[in-house]
Amino acid sequence: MRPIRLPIALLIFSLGLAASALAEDGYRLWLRYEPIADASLAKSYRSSIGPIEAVATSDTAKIALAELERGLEGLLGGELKRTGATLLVGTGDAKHIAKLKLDLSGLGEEGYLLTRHKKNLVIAANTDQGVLYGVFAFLRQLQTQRPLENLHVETSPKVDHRLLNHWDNLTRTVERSMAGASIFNWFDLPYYVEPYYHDYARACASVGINGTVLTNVNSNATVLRPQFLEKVAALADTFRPYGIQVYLTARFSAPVEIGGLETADPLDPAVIEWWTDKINEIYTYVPDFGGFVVKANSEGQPGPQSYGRDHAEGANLLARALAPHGGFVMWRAFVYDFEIKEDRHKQAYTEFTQLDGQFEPNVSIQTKNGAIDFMPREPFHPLFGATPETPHTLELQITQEYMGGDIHLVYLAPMWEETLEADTFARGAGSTVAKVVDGSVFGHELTAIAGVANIGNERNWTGHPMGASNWYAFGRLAWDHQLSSQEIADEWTRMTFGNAPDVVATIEEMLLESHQTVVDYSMPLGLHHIMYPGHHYGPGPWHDQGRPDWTSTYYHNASEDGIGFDRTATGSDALGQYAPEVVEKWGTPESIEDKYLLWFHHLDWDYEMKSGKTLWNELCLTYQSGVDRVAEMGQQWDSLQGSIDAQRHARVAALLKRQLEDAKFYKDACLAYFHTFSQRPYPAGVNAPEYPLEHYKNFELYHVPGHPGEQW
Ligand code: BDP
Repeated sequence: MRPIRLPIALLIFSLGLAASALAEDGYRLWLRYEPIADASLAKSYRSSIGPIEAVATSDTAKIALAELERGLEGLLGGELKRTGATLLVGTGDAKHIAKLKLDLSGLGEEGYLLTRHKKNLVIAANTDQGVLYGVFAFLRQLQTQRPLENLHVETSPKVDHRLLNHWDNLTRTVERSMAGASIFNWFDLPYYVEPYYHDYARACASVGINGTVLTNVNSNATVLRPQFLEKVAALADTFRPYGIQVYLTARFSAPVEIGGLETADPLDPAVIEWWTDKINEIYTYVPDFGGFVVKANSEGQPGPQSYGRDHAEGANLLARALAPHGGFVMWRAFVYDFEIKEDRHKQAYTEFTQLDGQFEPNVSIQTKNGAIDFMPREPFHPLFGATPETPHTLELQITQEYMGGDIHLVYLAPMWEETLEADTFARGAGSTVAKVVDGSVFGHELTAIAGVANIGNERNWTGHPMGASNWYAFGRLAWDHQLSSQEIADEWTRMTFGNAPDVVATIEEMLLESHQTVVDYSMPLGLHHIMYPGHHYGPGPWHDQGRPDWTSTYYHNASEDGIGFDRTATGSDALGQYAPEVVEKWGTPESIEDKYLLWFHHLDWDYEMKSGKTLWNELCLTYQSGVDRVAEMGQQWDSLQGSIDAQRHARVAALLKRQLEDAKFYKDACLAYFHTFSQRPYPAGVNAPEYPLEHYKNFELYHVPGHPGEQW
């Protein structure tokens, strides 16, 4: 087929909403393609880019070409000058690319090459999917104003399956997310396919996300009914050209709930047959269905243990039926039981290490970054590095369940980076969580990473305008865990708010310090699980009712004697689940980093910290510094008034005011409570709580979005 030559500026891709007609409401995310303000840079880009030469037969290739045209039109405007240069776009087998004799052998199925060839620029890959990723990367170069003179980017993903997990219900409520209702308009499907699904898929593809789990981990079995499979198929058809595979959650009791069987015992022949038929049926609707995420025997969900079987027997049942179709199972390690008297931190490790070697090859254990539950900061989960025979899907939470929902500005990449870079020492030094997950430590082929989405049908997708940075960062890190959170913040800021130096510097600083800030005003020094019960928004360190592992007191153990959870050998010995090198580092309060101190150690209020201060004073000062930092963020943001659009500026400014109130409340509530035990004065520099403890305890926040227990 002969390549087509197209002048720029034709064919603005019409899917989705025409951006130019909209105010700056955040809908366009980081794909804004605003004109490059620097005239000389724009001129130099124009002269080096030239007209596009491309072959576009598949839907994916057409999308890639349309995106490129849309991007160049927006960034550079008008027709590009004919300076003799051409932008060559395509796969290695297309004639105009083949004749360049580029080496694309290292790129695999999804990788791409951006390079220069004589006067021309080249976007090349082995597949149209790779070309699409290459197009987004090329546009990113321009959006972030990088030079094209020595352009050479060669990259392929380190992890094969990069998925969003939507905790979305078929009723359109979303568990733990605050950005409106679910984007999946189930009732109108399959007849009406919302145009914005395309923009969701574009945004995902632009950062390399190639899978999406459409349903909540806690959902019932309804989505497996034919009536819903038709709808799933419509979504899958929409997302496919963007390289996004669709996955579902599988409710373990589905054979009983919708199959009319009396049991869901994974070894029962009728159950095996039911799942095999069901899975075969799914593939008639969605031929490239990705597979299942399963939450079993966890927080009341059904699972194999209800029938005296183990997690491997449960997972293998589904895995065997998926295998002929190429699908796989992400079986969640988020299991704990309050009937078991073992420290909750230890339970998943105890359970899954025993089963290592018993899973089918297409099973991956989906493991949260830490052993408790998406706390503002957790040490890495000891399971990474402890199952040489079984791969792990790293599960991160993009939605800020415990970090102020869509009200607080928290850029999560530094926290994810901390987990990814943590060393398990499983095969000696350098066996980082990232390398366990990308398969290189134990030689696993099946590699996956999942992020619990923060997306809803709010116009700007994520509620807080800065929340989109976490969607973006998740995708970028899933593609390449070697990228730094700073680099990612820089890209996102430039693409989202423009390249003005004061804007970039200010927002980047705010983003990069925001995670430590939220930790400081909510759960500093290794404190964890002291949030308000149920909706999880705000503090509740006094909470001591109901099952112990859902209280706060279980975790902080505050008393007149001190505070913290002794997880060393003298306590629960959860620390013993880590490699000896980690035990040595974290085993004493002197050697462990302060950020994990009270996670592993119970210490006297007067314990002398590395800073020379007492633990009580340090705790108070850390809470205070978190609050102070939010106040500073407010000032930093105010300084940008006029430098960025009024609409987004006003929204962030308003949210920062609330974040400051919330941060003070968190600090005051926690200090008022801990003070009842410490009985020590507040150190200089710390504002004592404004009200008595009862005020904070009696405060009730109504109708917090995303709370699954909400009654209407
Ligand atoms: C907890 C959430 C709960 C989820 C659970 C999970 O509070 O809503 O269902 O995690 O991951 O963080 O299954």
